[in-house]
Parts: sequence; structure tokens; C-alpha cells
Amino acid sequence: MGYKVAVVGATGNVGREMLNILAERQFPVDEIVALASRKSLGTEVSFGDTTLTTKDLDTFDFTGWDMALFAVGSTATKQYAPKAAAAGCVVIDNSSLYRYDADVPLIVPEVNPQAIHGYSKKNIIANPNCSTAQMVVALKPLHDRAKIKRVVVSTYQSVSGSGKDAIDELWNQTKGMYVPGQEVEPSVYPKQIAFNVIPHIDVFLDDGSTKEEWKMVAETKKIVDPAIKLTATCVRVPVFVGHSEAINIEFEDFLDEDEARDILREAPGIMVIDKREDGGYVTPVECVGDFATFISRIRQDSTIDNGLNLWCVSDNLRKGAALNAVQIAELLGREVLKKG
Ligand code: 11C
Repeated sequence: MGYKVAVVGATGNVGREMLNILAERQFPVDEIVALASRKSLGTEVSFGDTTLTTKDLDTFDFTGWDMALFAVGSTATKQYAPKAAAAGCVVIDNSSLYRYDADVPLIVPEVNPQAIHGYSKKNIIANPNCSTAQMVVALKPLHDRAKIKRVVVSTYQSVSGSGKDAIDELWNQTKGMYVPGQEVEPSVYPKQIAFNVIPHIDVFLDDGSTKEEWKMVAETKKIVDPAIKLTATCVRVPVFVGHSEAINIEFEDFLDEDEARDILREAPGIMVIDKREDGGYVTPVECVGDFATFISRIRQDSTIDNGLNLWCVSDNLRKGAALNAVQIAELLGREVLKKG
């Protein structure tokens, strides 16, 4: 016996990845429905070897459905997630709407699986921001060993984090650079993204940071430990898929780089590729389509007492979004619903 699963926003980048990953991981599905807004109604999407025709989210009755994986923006989530939750369907939400709600668990299954039991307050579970998800998978096993005091992280985030229009903008702007008269002005981004980097993701806040940077702070505290201090600089780079992060960590206790490497090698969800030679590290193009979070360039930071540096790369549409949501669905099935 399996689950009745709805994927909401099934025609978007993340929704399609959710369907792919549910099929790839052979999630025990009895029935699956792909839901979309009216403008995408009737669009066909793949689920393993089968094709699903999207149905209308607006008129869908969630009664009798076990779980719904939401991959729509906060506005649509606000409208439809409470409706699904009230009908008894557990919502796993990829938007930021509920992440900071004390009555909604925010889960990365490798890090805080025990939080799953808090789902019943609202029947909603939140999926973190992509840049947080991959980072906390690496931080948690190191925190358990040597207690993290402070993290300084700089991100190099791919355009797929901003959706399909941003992927098109990078592609068309890059091609347009070589064809006189076909230059493409910035539209999704405030400045040219082709052959450039932009130190700005999401809206600016009063203190000069951006919302993306704030999310990394707030979500790390909620998922790993509220005592961790974190400062982030989030940067958009001309990469299609795969977010990269340079992470500097200061610990309470000394942690040797070799021991850190061994700890990370054993940690769930992590693949260590760390050879001190040309090409002995992972770049975003190599992580696309993979489930793992890749860690490279592990080394002591000799400017502080207990410091380490590392490089962290993952597929932002997978661990950063769809994979983590499916892992939450698996956890919910295993620990709570127990049907599969
Ligand atoms: C980006 N991290 O790369 C964002 C995308 O809060 O779920 C995901 C935004 C979010 O632009």
C-alpha cells in the first residue's frame, strides 16, 4: 500500500524535478496527480515512464490525499496550502511562506529529522531555501563534533534559482553578445548576468543585507542551532544549475582538517571530493542531476584558533528544492503515516 500524492506547480522547474525524483527513488505511490494553475492546464509532464496531464489546482479537492508537494510561489501557497492542510493532506511546501512560523517544522532530513513530529500543528512542513539546505548538510556533522560558533559564507548561485525566465535571460544574453543588434537588456536581473556576477539576490533589507542572506541566517538557526552566528554574502553567477558556497567556520573546539574530512565522508547526503591537485574538487556543472552535496577544498583557517574553510556545491533544483521535499515525504511516510 502506498500514498496518494499531489504535486502542486507541476509544470515549473522544481515541480518537474519533484516528479522525476519521486519516480527515480521509487516513492511508494498509489495515485499521483499533477496540479497547475489554469494557464498551464492540460500541459503534459513526465512521471517515470508515464505521462500526466495537469489538472486545475483551483478546483481540486485534497480530501483523501495523503500529501501534497507544493512548488509554487508564496501567493499561491497562501491561497491553496491551508485548503489542502484543512482537508487532511499534509503539505510539504517549497516556498518561504511558512519557514519562519514556529508552528511549522523546517526540515532537512539529514540534519533535523526529529522535527517531523511537529507537522501536525498546521499539517504543513516547510522546505528550506536552496542555499541553506546544502550548507546545513555540511555544517551539522561538524557542529556535532566541535560546536560551531560562527560561519562566514559567500555564495555563487546559479540562475535556475530565479526560475525559467532567468535561465532564458542568461542564454539569450550570452548569445546576444556575439550578434550585433541582438543584445538582450537585463529584465529578470537588475544588471547584465552574462559574463558577470551580481551581488544581489532577493530584496534589500534595512540593514543593507538582502533577504537571501537573511534567510541563510534565520534558517540555519531554526534547522541546526539558534546559537550559531552566521553572516552571508549571496551572489548570482552566470551558471545555469548548481549553487556553490565558500564556507568559513569557527568552532568552539579544535577540529583538524583530516578529522573534518573523515567526519564529512561518513555524513549522510555528502560526497567528499578533495584532492589537492588540479581538478581535485567539484564544480557546479559536475553536480547537476546528482543527489549529493559535494564538499571540496577542506583546509584549516590558520588566522583564527579553531577555523576551517570548505567549498560546498549542490544541484539547487534537487537538494536545494525537489530532492529535499521528496526526502521529507519519505521521512513523513516512514515516521508518521507508515503506509508504504
Ligand atoms: C535563488 N535561493 O537562488 C533562491 C531561490 O526562498 O525558496 C529559492 C528562494 C526560496 O534565487
